[in-house]
Amino acid sequence: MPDYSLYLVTDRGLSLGRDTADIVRAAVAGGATCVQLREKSCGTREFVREARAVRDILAGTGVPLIINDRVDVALAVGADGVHLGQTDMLVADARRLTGSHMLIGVSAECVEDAVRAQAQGADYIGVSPVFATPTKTDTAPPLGLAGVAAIRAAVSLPVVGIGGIGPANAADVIRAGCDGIAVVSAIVSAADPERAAAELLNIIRRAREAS
Ligand code: TZP
Ligand code: MG
Repeated sequence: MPDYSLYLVTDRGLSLGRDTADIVRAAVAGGATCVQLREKSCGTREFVREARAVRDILAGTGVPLIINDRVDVALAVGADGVHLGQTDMLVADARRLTGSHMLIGVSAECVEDAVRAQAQGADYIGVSPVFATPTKTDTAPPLGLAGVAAIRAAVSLPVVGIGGIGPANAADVIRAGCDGIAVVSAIVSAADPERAAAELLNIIRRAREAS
C-alpha cells in the first residue's frame, strides 16, 4: 500500500516562480512520500509534458505520482493514480478506464462522501478541507479535527487530511486519525521546500510515536 504520510499537492501559481519539477525533486529529497500533480490552468499538452517530467523524477524513488482530475493524463503518462473531487468523474467510471491497478483517491467533504467513495472502490480518501485555506477558495466549510475523526471512524480506507495544514497543526491532524497529511503551500511556497518537507515528516513521525 502506498505511504500517504506526507502527500505533496503541486500548485505552480504558489511556487514562487520555481518549476514544479524542482519543487517535487526537493520535496521528495526532504521525505515527501506521495506527489499529486495538480494543474488548473495549463493546456492538456503541457499537463501531459509536465506529468511525464515528474514521473521521470519519481522513477525509482517508490513515491507514487497521482494526477489531479484527469484520468486521461494519468493513463497517457502511466501515472500511479488519479485524484477525483466531488464534481469530477465518478469512481466507477474512472475505474472502467484505469483498470484495477491504478490508485483512485477521492476528496470527501463529509462522512457520506467518504462512505460512498469507499463503496465505489476508491483506494484512499482525501478529507477536504480540514482547515480553512486561501489556496482553494471553492471548498466546503472546514471539517475541523472532529470532522476528520468522524470520517476516520466511518471508513477503513487510508484517510489523508488536506486544507490549511502546516507545521503548527500537522500533529493534530495525525492524532485525529489521518494516515497522512496533504499540503500545498506549506511545501511549494516554502523558501526551502526540502527542509519544509523534512520538518513536516518529522512532526508526523513524532505524532505517531506519541500516540
Ligand atoms: N483541496 C482541498 S483544500 C486544498 C485542496 C487542493 C488546498 C490545500 O492547500 P494548502 O496550501 O495546503 O492549505
Ligand atoms: Mg478535482
